Formats: sequence, C-alpha cells, structure tokens
Amino acid sequence: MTSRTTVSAGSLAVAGASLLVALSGGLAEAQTGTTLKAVKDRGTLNCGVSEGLAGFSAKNDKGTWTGFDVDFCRAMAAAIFDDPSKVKYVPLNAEKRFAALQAGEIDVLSRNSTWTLARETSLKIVFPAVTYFDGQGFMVRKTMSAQSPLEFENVKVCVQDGTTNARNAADYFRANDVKATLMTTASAREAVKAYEEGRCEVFTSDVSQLHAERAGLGKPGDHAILPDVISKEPLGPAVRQGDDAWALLVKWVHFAMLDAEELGVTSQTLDKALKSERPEVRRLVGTDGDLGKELGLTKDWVVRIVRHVGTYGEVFERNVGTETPLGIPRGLNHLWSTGGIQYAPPLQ
Ligand SMILES: N[C@@H](CCC(=O)N[C@@H](CS)C(=O)NCC(=O)O)C(=O)O
Repeated sequence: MTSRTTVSAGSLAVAGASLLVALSGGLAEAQTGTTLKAVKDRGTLNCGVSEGLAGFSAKNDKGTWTGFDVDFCRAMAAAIFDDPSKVKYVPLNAEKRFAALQAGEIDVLSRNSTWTLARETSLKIVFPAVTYFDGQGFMVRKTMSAQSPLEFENVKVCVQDGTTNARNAADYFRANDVKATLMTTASAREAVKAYEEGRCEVFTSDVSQLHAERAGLGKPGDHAILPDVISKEPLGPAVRQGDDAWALLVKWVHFAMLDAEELGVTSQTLDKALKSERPEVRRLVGTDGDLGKELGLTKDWVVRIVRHVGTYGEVFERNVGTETPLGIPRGLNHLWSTGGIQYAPPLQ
C-alpha cells in the first residue's frame, strides 16, 4: 500500500516505532550480562536485518544471507562462537525494527539504522557504534533535467515510511520551498517499484541504499544519484538499553575490525600477525594479555573475527566497494589515518 502525503505531513519514524512497541506488549528488560549469556546458551545470535538490500543484507541464490550488515552479525558470531554461521537472521522493515529489538525478538539490530537522539531516549535503545557514515540523497532518471533537488518542479518523491528519510525530505522541501510531494510506502520494494513504474519521479533514501537499489534496476546506467546530500545518517547496530556489557561487546567488535585494519592485520596477514613482535599487534591478536576476557570472550576473539569475516576495510570492499555492483567509494568510511572519520580507540 502506498500513501500520498503532502510535504507538511512527513511521517515520524520514532512515533511509528513507539506505537509498535506499545502494541507489542511492553519492553523486554535487559540486565547487564544477560544477553551474552542468553546468546551462548541458545547457541545462536538473533540478528535483525533489512528485508533485502543488495550489498547490505540480502539472500543470495543459495539462500544465504550476505552483505555489510550481515557481516556485522557474522563478526559477532565469530567472536562469540568461533563460527560466523551461528546467526539467525530476522528480516525487519523500517517500521518494525525497533519494536522487535525492544520485544527481545533479536539480540542486536544490524540494519542500516540511523543513530538519533529520540531513538535512544524514547525507544530505550542504544547505538554503540557507527559502522557506516552516510547521508540522504536522491535518485532520478538521467532524462530528468534537475541536477539538484532544489530544481524539482511538481515531482512525486518515493520514500519508505518509518525512516529518518521521510521526515528529512519533508523538512528539506518545506525549508527550501521545493515543489515536491512525498509518496510513502511500507517497504523498500514498493518504493522502488513505484519509482521503476514511473509513479514517482524521484526515490530518496540514504545514499548507500540508493546505490543498492540502483544496482538492482533493469538498466542501472539510466539512473543518477544527485550529488546533494541533505542529512547526516550515522548508521550502526542498535541494542536494548540496560545491558551495558552487551553494548560494549557490540561496540568493540566494530572497533576491533577498525584497529585490525589500521594495524595491517587482515585475513591475509593473520598468520604472520600471530608471530608479530609489535606490542599493539600482540595485544590485538591475544598473544599478549587477555583483552577478550572482560568482554566475556576468549583471548583470540579478534583473530576469530578477522579469520572468519575480515577487517572493516575487507568487509566494506567485499560487499559495497568500488569493485562490487554497488560501486560505493569508501569516502567518510576510510580510516581516520587515510582521510576518513572511522576512528577506533586502541585495544589496550
Ligand atoms: N537510515 C534510515 C533509513 C533506513 C531504511 O529503512 N531505508 C530503506 C531505504 S531503501 C531500506 O533500507 N529498506 C530496506 C527494507 O525495508 O528492507 C533510518 O534509519 O530510518
């Protein structure tokens, strides 16, 4: 079902999710330490992902979930179980994702979700890390003359409901007096279908998702992603508030993948790294000290992540980088040491 709203009636992601939380019968209480124990006892990690977004979380032709967000789930399973396949994937649309987390249906949400203040305060969740620095953009047919959203003239713009994007677009259009009407859809599939069929001339979402959706169109080359970026979309995993130990684990899995990249410890160089004399490499791979212990993990937890899944850079390039159909330049997601803003505190 698509619904048409004027720009003054943009939907609020938080409001929708709060309602679902209320309807789902209250919040699952999280106590520190309980999530990791539950995951270990169960033997699988329940990971919330999108319903299907190429490069981020989608099933391949063998029915296996793959992608950048999926690899975060796999990295956690590698750290906890030494087995990246011990994950149950729970596909969730934008509207339902936070309610599923609150209700305890998933242990972690790894689904292109933007960290905002209201999501943390009113939904009682926490975003421990930013795995992908993104922003919102617009996709149009190359035959359209507009080179910027400021040049839109009486166009319909498709956007998925329950997202930051619906609100940002409404705010942006109103503030800049852009003549556009928002058409909200429940799922990404419906939004893209409406765009493909010409029921809307423009599709808006985070730029990473525009790349993902464009790659799946009949003729990707016929569509342009406009250079304007109208928002900050820091995307990352989310967990329930109340289990600090679990939030720390999620945060440090991401940081470990960054630090491994920074130290040159990749899936290709791991065996050499295990013989390294460099103190920071020795701490990372656990040949010195036992940094995993306080996280509830083994001392070789980073080795497990890098061996089974790779460093942050390997995960980025394999799933969404310039050599993939999505072809996304790493940009802001380069390490701080190579011109980006991905920065991890040291493992010590
Ligand atoms: N980052 C934004 C947008 C996230 C979002 O849901 N984007 C859509 C745009 S295509 C999507 O990924 N849909 C995939 C799905 O629902 O499975 C947010 O957190 O609200």
